[in-house]
Amino acid sequence: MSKLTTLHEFIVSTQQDFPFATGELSRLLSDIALAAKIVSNDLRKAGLVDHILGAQGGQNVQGEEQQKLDVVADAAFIRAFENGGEVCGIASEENDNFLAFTSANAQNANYVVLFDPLDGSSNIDVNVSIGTIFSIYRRVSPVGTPATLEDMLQPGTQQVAAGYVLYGSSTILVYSTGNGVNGFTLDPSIGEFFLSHPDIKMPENGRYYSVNEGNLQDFDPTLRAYLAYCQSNDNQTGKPYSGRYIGSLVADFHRNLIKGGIYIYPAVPAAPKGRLRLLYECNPLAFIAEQAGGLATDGKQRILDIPPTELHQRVGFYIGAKLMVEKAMGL
Ligand code: AHM
Ligand code: MG
Repeated sequence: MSKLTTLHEFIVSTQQDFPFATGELSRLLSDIALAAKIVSNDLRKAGLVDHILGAQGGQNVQGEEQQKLDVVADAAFIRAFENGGEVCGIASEENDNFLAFTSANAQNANYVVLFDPLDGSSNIDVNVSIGTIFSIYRRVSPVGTPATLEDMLQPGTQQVAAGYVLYGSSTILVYSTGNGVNGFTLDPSIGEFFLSHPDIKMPENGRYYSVNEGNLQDFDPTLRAYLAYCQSNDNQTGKPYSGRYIGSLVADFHRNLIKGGIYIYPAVPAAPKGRLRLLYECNPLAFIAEQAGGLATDGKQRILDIPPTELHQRVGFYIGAKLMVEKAMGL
């Protein structure tokens, strides 16, 4: 049997790839893995907690108030970042404002993390896969001071690392530090991530399309024409593509990353600027897509080039196999 590589071994062995190889980013990635394990463990008990252990009154058997899992996940990641000491501040989809950590240790840290603690959380109640998405930047404010809004509002091109955790039939952590994309599957029996998907490359073309077709009437003619193409025999496979829409971005993206496909959520009247958030969802996944050879745009321009103006900014999102995204944009 060939030797298994743990996430920790992998992080240490690739540390020299980082532009600032002080070990801080390595420790930060380990903090993320720790929080992911905690959240994964909590999620596996979700049905028990909600439906059996604490069936009445919103309290579990210990008399503790039940918390929504997205709040639990948010707290787990914030705790990991605050205790880890490599992060001076965070912004999260769960919180209106960014958070500048107050300890001296934190104020001396070099990184900020922007994240969506539990994306697709409406899927929890029906036992469908959900995920965490994260984006790491170097601060632009001076070391030794509190993190600022400017630290958070950096364009996606400035990401030092990004990734996601998919809590699916197994838990997988996929990340990139700008030198390719690697995936690690959690062995829950020993609480260790192992390298399972080395050097992931997104196929240039694919045959899966992921879109909420309930919104079809609201799509622009270019997108409607693309979907008609996907459903016809005139595409490169000579038969209709397969529609696959989980409604959980991380899960839809992960499938398309591995198998080849496209995910599209354009601006629609119900979400006039788009549904998904530039900073917490689109930038990190765009970074991963590009690192794997794919493409991500808002339908017109590259996601990573969009200047952020506010924390919870929304954008249209076309992401996936390069040739599919170009075709969907009408290029
Ligand atoms: P959330 O961050 O509130 O969970 O919303 C993001 C989710 C994505 O995971 C998913 O792809 C999309 O919203 C689904 O939206 P819709 O139900 O409109 O198809
Ligand atoms: Mg989300």
